[in-house]
Amino acid sequence: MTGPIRARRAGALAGMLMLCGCAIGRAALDVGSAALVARFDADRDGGLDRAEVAAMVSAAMPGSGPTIEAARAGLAAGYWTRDCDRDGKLTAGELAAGGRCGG
Ligand SMILES: [Ca+2]
Ligand SMILES: [Ca+2]
Repeated sequence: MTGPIRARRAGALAGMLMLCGCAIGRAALDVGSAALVARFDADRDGGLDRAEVAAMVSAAMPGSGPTIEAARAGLAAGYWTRDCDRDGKLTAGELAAGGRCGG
């Protein structure tokens, strides 16, 4: 009976995480982005590819089931809007820019 409630909560959580990413101060975000890339850049090429972003999202939203997976997909989609040069990798600079490409 808790399924729909959990779904709503997970959706709200994903939305909050995305909002927080935009609201956090720029300097803090730069540090956070570099740390994120350093932590999840498994092949050390300086950017996060699909698998690395998936690992990062899984770390942010542990658990299993369709609800959490939908929330993860939403969060990952939010991250991919930041791939300004569309090379399939997210650099620290792209993460810090928060999707404001070329601005
Ligand atoms: Ca990488
Ligand atoms: Ca890129």
